[in-house]
Amino acid sequence: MARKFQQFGPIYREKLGVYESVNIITPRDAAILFQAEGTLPERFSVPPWVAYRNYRNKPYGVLLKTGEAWRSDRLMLNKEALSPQVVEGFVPLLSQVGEDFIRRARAQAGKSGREYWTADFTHELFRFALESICHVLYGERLGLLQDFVDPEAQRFIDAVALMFHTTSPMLYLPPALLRHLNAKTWRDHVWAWDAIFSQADKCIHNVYRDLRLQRKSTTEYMGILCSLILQDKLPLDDIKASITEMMAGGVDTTSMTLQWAMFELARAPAVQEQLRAEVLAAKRMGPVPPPRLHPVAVTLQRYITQEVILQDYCIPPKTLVQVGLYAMGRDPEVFPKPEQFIPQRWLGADPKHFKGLGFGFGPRQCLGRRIAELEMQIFLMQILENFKIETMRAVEVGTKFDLILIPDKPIYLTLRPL
Ligand code: HEM
Ligand code: 2DC
Repeated sequence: MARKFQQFGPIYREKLGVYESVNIITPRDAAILFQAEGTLPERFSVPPWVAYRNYRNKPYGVLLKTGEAWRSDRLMLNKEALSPQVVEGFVPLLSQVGEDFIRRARAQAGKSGREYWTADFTHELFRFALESICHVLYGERLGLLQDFVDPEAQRFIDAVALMFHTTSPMLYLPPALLRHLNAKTWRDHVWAWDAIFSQADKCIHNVYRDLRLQRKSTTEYMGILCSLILQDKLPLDDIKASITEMMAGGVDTTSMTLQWAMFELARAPAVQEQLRAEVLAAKRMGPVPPPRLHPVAVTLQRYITQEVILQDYCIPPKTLVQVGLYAMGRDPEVFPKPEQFIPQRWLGADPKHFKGLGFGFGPRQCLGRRIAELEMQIFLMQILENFKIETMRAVEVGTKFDLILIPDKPIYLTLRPL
């Protein structure tokens, strides 16, 4: 997309498979797009995900629901996952998981016989992320940061990665065609979603049983799932569908973003030092800057409901408009010296105006946003307090589209106890 914007300018139309879209890159156009959105925004709904649910007769959660059905679920979920009061309560849960990671990293550094830990942290961070989201959703620990990892939890992690990986080759095929396909990619995709749904179902069932047997202590926070069940305002099937999406959505997203963040901090020792000094002095950190160089989502998309004028083009209702998020993050017109990691660029008077879109925008923005931000902020603070992050500076790492954006080669990082 970055290349096409260079070739065609800040707006172009394209057809991928059976799907047509108008692609934009400037914060100004993004502002026009999102300011015109109504109360029921719709994004491109990923065809293989829809096809799987129809094939297995599984209910949609907020990710795939539309219209009023989406809105009523989403409003209930917002209260439990995005509202400031509830989010406060996540801090101790996420801190605990972070502390376990630190303990594990120290032990690994000790074990190596040297006094540091060098590794590709992908799988460690997947486990950290699943442990984190499950603590928040279910109020329970899985123990994924211990030496022995429950094979079922590991299977869940592998299934989410496979689900993303098998989505991209089928991304632009119509759902009706997909389910009649017997290709390996489709079979793997079905296997992956089956594993995701069955594991989430087990977790949900455990919580449900503990609640019924009054095994849950009602004095401390019991997790998002418990709150939803106790309120009794959403049918259990709808709760289950969205909790499953949150559990799956909580693994690769924050872990990859953290891996990139550590990589950038390792390559910019001065920034790392400044940030560490800030953390040590204040025992807190300003808000984490929005993912820009390394967004999870390559684009944001909306089906517009009214006519919109972008770059002097009149775009008719029902058009799919995509904001090239990755391309915007690396556009020198929007971010001077875009490739440079300068988190300070986010400080100052409203520099974010439709530029900090890593979690999307408006009523349809990321449901896990506050959980993800807190989880990443707490983790980075704990890491900076305890370790120096280093990497081999010469290694260039590119970005690969695997439905979400991920590093195109393994990133080796060193954690050196301070
Ligand atoms: C939607 C990014 C973590 C669950 C989205 C969207 C983006 C996004 C760009 C689309 C928003 C839009 O269309 O405006 C991210 C990033 C993450 C992250 C960058 C971490 C760095 C999470 C986590 C969860 C989650 C931890 C688990 C709770 C969801 C769900 C939706 C969503 C359920 C669909 C919401 C709806 O359609 O109503 N995310 N996400 N995400 N995300 Fe995240
Ligand atoms: C992929 O062209 C590329 O947060 C497509 O946690 C357009 C598109 C549509 C929806 C996007 C998707 C892209 C990337 C992954 C996203 C997804 C919406 C939510 C999802 C951004 C950009 C994600 C990763 C969720 C996933 C939850 C799921 C595992 C249940």
